[in-house]
Amino acid sequence: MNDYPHRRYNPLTDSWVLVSPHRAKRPWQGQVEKLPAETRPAHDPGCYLCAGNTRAGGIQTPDYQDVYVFDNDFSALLPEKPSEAFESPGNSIFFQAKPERGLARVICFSPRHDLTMAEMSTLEIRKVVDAWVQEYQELGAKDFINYVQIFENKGAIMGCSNPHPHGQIWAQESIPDEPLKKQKAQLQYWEKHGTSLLGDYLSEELAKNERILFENAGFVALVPFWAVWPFEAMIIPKRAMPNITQLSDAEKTELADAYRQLAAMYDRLFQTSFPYSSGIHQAPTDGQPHPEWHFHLVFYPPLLRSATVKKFMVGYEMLANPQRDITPERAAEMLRATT
Ligand code: H2U
Repeated sequence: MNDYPHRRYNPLTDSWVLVSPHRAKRPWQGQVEKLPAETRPAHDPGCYLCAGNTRAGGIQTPDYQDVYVFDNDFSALLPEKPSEAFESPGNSIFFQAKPERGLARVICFSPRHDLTMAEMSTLEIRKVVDAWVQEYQELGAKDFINYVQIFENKGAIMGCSNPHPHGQIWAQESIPDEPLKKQKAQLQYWEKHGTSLLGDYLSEELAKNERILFENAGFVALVPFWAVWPFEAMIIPKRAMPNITQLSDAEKTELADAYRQLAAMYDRLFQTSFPYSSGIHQAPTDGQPHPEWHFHLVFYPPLLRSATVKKFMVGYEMLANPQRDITPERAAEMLRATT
């Protein structure tokens, strides 16, 4: 399996990835990314997320001390119902559309413009975890919010508009496609086995110990068997919990520790502030208990072989299905070797 092309199955999303380990050494003469500027000030007067500065629409960001959450000034979703009857273009199955209500928030992880999660302390990230829990609870309690997506988009290469450490929360009426796929798979598994899909997967991964990056008392970080992105990783709680509100006090700190450790591991890999999109997949907030859900974090970093060469999800990936060269086992080995 280390040398021969093969397909791997992702039981969480019911999808496949093509692995081509023999191609890992192919030469690269394509696009090389520019490295972002190395040093940033602790406070940037031109940054809309720094304390005391003015945001779009003239709103002043307060002089916050640790974590600061605000409603996105350019929210992709709106809480109000459409004022006029929503016109779906006819009864045809080819032209289906429906209004979608929701809210979007921005979460500043720290007032320090020059830090990232990799450089923040566990105690500082713990405050971010507390804010995530509060937001999930508060947004999820609204009758028109059935799903809360918490995420971080880090690095210009990921389309992030500002290097200030921050994340986003989009909360909406419908369950979006990715979590919906995971919901279906976990429910099917729960109904068949009476146990958590990810809990059982985690036990087997721990026994094999091939793709584990590290663990602490409450969490395991690993490169999943079905990873698509070269250095894709997951942080999975050892205890199956549908959502982050079920975390104990100790587990909240352990989650902060795991996030920091993984982000720092990434930074060491190519000696760069490692870009990624990460986020929490957890149970919908539709009032159901969702015992099938085992919440977890996913990290999708684009870099492939250095700080400047990224993986392009194009061509075959767009037309057929995702493909990777370096195996998940090798990626885990490289990440572990940074410690
Ligand atoms: P990204 O860097 O991941 O794009 O997130 C920044 C968010 O901040 C983005 O969604 C919002 C943008 O809409 N924003 C404000 O809410 N107010 C501003 O003054 C600028 C940007």
